[in-house]
Amino acid sequence: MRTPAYLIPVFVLLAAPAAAQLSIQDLSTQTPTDLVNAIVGGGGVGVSNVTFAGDAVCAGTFTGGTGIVGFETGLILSTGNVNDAIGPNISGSTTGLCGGAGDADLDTLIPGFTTLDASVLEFDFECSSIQFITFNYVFASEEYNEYVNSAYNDAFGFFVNGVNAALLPDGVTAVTIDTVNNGLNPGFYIDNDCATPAVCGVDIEYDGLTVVLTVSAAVNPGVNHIKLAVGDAGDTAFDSAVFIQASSFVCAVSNDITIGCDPALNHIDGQSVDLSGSSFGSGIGSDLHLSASNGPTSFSSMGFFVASMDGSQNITVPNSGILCLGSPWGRYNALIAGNQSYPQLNSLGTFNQVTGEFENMSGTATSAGGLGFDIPIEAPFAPPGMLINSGETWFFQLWYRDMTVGGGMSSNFSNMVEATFP
Ligand SMILES: [Ca+2]
Ligand SMILES: [Ca+2]
Ligand SMILES: [Ca+2]
Ligand SMILES: [Ca+2]
Repeated sequence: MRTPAYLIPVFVLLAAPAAAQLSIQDLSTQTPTDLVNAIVGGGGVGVSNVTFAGDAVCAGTFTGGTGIVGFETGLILSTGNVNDAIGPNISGSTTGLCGGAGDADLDTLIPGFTTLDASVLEFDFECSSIQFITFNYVFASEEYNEYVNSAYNDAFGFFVNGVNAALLPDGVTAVTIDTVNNGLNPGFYIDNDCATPAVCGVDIEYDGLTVVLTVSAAVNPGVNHIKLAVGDAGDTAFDSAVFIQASSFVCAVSNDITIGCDPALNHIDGQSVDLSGSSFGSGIGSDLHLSASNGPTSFSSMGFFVASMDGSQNITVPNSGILCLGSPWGRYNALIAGNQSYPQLNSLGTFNQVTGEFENMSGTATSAGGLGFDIPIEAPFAPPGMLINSGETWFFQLWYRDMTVGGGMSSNFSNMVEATFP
């Protein structure tokens, strides 16, 4: 029996909810300062002297990036029209023009070649007595895969006080088409090339892109300068672009924030919750901001953060995830007896059922949209008011409500963040 045609769309909707698509606004409707404000996170980062060089269609902001570039919103700089980034991938050679001019700093990254069609956003910033800046990004290009190891090694760089900080986690290797591809550092690369073998599974025009990478760069007391730049190499054809995550540009207390116990167990929707740490830069209290993403979206899942000074456990509990914290561990949860008088200890929140981001409900999160939780200086143990002390190392996880395949209640944990407090 043939399936009646009118039933097919209903079935498709039930089987796979329509995926979000990229939505892009270029500089025809906003200013370069709007782009900078999009990536700068809460408190502590003072921004000034914003400049942009390039064509207005070659820079902008985007939404809908979850499941595509790996974060929901942010800015995009391209060597072609940013609106052409929207998937699906229908060409191996999408090309746009950005005014032609190259960038001398980008030229230094590809000795023997010069850049063209550069898109360059610059600004000054200050990090009140804090020594590191961090942010998250993805690099993508049409030069993949056919022009790997050729004269068309499109260049991008994030120059912090003149030094490129767009490096692989080894701290040495610059991220380029020639250094991140199917042959070299493939763990950081996502092949999206529709040529043989056809693998173009990402809803974006670029034929290849990196996984989400993190910049961590030392900065000076007082005013610092950053240049975010991407340019074509060899000719003006085949676009390349960089995406920078919204609110991820933050001052860090130190580079002593590390991830452990990773990845966590998958939840009912097939993903593991990613916990990450950054500073919110106020210089008051413990100064650590935690955010969690990739949470369940098929039901309303609540959770709260837990903490311990022991991160050496790794116990898998059936239907309850992996507990990485050792005893004693405490909950940032207002329902705990004695915590009611200390609202800053309440991290209760829910996962947004569209974005999968964890949203704090008690209003103590500083980042845009109330995402995540600012760890207070008070430790989550009885009696409340015990302090996290300078120089101590603490470990954090997110506990959250999960479901079993049969529909029963269960729970789960994120991976673990380890932080040493200044
Ligand atoms: Ca393409
Ligand atoms: Ca290509
Ligand atoms: Ca171009
Ligand atoms: Ca190019």
